[in-house]
Amino acid sequence: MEPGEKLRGKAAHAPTSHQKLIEFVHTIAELTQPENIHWVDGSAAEYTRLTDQLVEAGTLTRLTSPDFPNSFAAFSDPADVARVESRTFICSENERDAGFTNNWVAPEEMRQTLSGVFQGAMRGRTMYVIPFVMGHLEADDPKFGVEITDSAYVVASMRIMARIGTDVLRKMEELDAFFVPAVHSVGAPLEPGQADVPWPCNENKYIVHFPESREIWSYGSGYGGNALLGKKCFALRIASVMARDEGWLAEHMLILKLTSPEQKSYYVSGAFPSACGKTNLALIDPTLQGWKAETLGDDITWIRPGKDGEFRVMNPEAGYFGVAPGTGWHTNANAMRAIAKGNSIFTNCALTDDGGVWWEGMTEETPAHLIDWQGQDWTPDSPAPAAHPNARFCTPIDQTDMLAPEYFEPNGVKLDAILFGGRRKTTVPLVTEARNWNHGIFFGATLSSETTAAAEGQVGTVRRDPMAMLPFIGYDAGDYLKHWVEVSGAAAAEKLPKIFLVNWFRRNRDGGFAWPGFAENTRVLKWIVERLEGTGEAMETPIGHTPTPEALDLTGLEVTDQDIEDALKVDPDEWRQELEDIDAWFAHFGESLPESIRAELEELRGRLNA
Ligand code: GTP
Ligand code: SPV
Ligand code: MN
Repeated sequence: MEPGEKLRGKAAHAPTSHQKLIEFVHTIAELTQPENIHWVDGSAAEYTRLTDQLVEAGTLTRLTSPDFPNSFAAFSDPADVARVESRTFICSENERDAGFTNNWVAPEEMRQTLSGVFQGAMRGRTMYVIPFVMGHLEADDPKFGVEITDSAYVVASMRIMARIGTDVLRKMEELDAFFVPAVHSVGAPLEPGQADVPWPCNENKYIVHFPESREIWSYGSGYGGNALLGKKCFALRIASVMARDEGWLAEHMLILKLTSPEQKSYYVSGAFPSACGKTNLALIDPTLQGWKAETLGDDITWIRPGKDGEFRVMNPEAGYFGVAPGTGWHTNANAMRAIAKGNSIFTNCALTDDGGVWWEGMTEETPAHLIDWQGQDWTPDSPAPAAHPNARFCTPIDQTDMLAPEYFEPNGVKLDAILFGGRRKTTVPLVTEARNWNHGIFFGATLSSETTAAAEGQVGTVRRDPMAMLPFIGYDAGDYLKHWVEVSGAAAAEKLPKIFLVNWFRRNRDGGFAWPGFAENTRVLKWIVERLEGTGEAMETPIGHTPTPEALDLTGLEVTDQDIEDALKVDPDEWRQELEDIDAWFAHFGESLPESIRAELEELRGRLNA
């Protein structure tokens, strides 16, 4: 019997009546030639079977410490530790539609390349079929996907990060729903008798999106945003294109609910580039008496115009894929409490001698001995960190004590404020309020940050990162800004969220952080709420409204006046320098930069030179 025939037989036993899905599975099985096909039901029993297998294969290490119940550690290939932006492609029909921020290859050519690399790519492996939905099954317009993968680690992680399995499949059948087809292979077929490695992958990687046909093809990596295709590939790159066509926004944002001592609640979203503080702010423990924070999401936010002229926000994900280093009982106790409930997968963290995991910043005291993320003995004298800087915890969001009940609202909640933030040592003050909505879009369009370990490449160089979406905009960046301008037409002017630019990372004159950050960001949030309520004191500066030093509630905080001055300062010389950089940035857009955004730059120049 031909391998194809055997597989056709298996796929014919598909537990679904969704014809398009059956065809999709047939086609991919014929192309990739897996040993088996497994339709993922998403059950706990299945998760147990898969994680047992992964332990057997050496991909996962079962944690035996009671501090990490039902949890596992995974260690990737040392060359597969982050998103690979240089290998990420937007293959639109026209190169112009991918824009200057994306790598583009003609769809025809890319399809040919992909049929080459995917040919037989799953030989000797099981092909898993994961039906999933981003957002709620009960949403007005649920967004379905089906990820086909040959990685059980991906299946286990997707079960934490998204709603997957039989319920989703039934709903897809009921609606005969469109789904985003998403194909993933680690690119490591096994010949008969060939032993597997704990983390199969391929040095040749492709993370490919066809925006017009809404397809995703990912090859060669097992890591996070490269492989859990519901996350960055679907919920940002493909969804941003759907959102453009359908009149909404798919954004790289956290969502936080803040309740003031007067019991007034506000919903705030925040776009910060990768590894720049979204998860930390999303899980903040307020340091000011009477203030309450609850979270709705830490990474991805879908914003839709509501029926009453408001913007509504929801989190399409079901878990955290959070940066581990720096997450600790002193910086992010809410994350630690969620993690302590277990059911988590840790990737590239260090192992403790008592069968737990550890990473830099988890505890104040460093363990005397660890096994580092590369499997080597580690002591505090070891030169390199024990956990990889982009080590991650993958934890169900519903384990968060401070989860806002509104997380479960299928169609989201009204958005009151948007924060844009980056990691800048200089120039950008702690917080600045935009003069108006269009000026706020300018904040987003010119957002900049020093690069981090969340993506391959050098760390610490300043790059522009529009709306923290640079690696995630699925189409032309100028069209994306234009869409931001146009989508606001769907909201009532008085219901548009207020926009703020923040920077927790500015340095003081001695080179240290000027602002303590983390939980103390409460004080900035309080000022933001006061601005929403029309009470907070602000100074007008050329770049927008900043708090007077007295307007920030610093009760009980040990900071020097000098540091506060350094944190809040608007230095015209630094900003004139910044203008040059923004000029160079806008030059890349050419014709596609919206006029109203260009006009904001000229107004800023005018104010700085006045
Ligand atoms: P992605 O998941 O990659 O999108 O990252 P993220 O934006 O959720 O970043 P996260 O909250 O995980 O923070 C990344 C790093 O920034 C961690 O090492 C934190 O310790 C650090 N960080 C977060 N908030 C602050 C802050 O207010 N001040 C300072 N100095 N560092 C912070
Ligand atoms: C990011 O890099 O922005 C992340 C991690 O949130 S990943 O899932 O790898 O994209
Ligand atoms: Mn992210």
